[in-house]
Amino acid sequence: MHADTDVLLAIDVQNDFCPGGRLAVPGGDEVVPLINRLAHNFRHVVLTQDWHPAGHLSFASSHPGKEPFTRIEMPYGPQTLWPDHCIQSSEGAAFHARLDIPRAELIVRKGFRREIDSYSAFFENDHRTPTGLGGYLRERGFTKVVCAGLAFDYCVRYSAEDAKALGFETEVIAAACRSIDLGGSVGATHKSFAERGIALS
Ligand code: VGL
Ligand code: ZN
Repeated sequence: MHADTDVLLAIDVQNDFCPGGRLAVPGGDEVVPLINRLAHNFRHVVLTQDWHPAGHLSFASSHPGKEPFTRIEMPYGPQTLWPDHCIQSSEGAAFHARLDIPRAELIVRKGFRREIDSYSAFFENDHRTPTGLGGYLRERGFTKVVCAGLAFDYCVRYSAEDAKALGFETEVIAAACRSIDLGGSVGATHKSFAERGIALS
């Protein structure tokens, strides 16, 4: 059993990121039993949920003539355009039906502002607007954040980077993640974790 100061952050285990979903991550559903098992060894678990309004500006469909998986410049920097996904209250935004962590203490919803995407559970994609999770974890006295979920090279990556930057000991459980793998994003994630001292196991 993990220490009382450790928290498992289970990231975006939602239907739209699983096979059959609108932004399916290959093998995304395979993380479900692994994360369920992992959660049994943690006293504390926090879930995140990608939660976009219709017409979100990270959707290619909001930019006439633009295709999913291309990039545009937003006021806060480059933004990859995605298929419509995880629309608030849709079935695609729901957690995978077999995710079974009733003990989870907090659900952090992110990406709910139309004008800005939020990969990280801690900051939106401007890297400045906080979600509140950093303050919550600090106030609760957690010192270590263990990350797993979807997608390894997007929301898991940026959540882990921000957890580390905020001073939490940070670990990513690679076996309990799956990747989108776009334009070298998996390699970039490994490089970033090595540079920042984020443990990958
Ligand atoms: C994610 C792309 C867009 C993720 C969320 O959960 O990794 N990726 N929205
Ligand atoms: Zn999203």
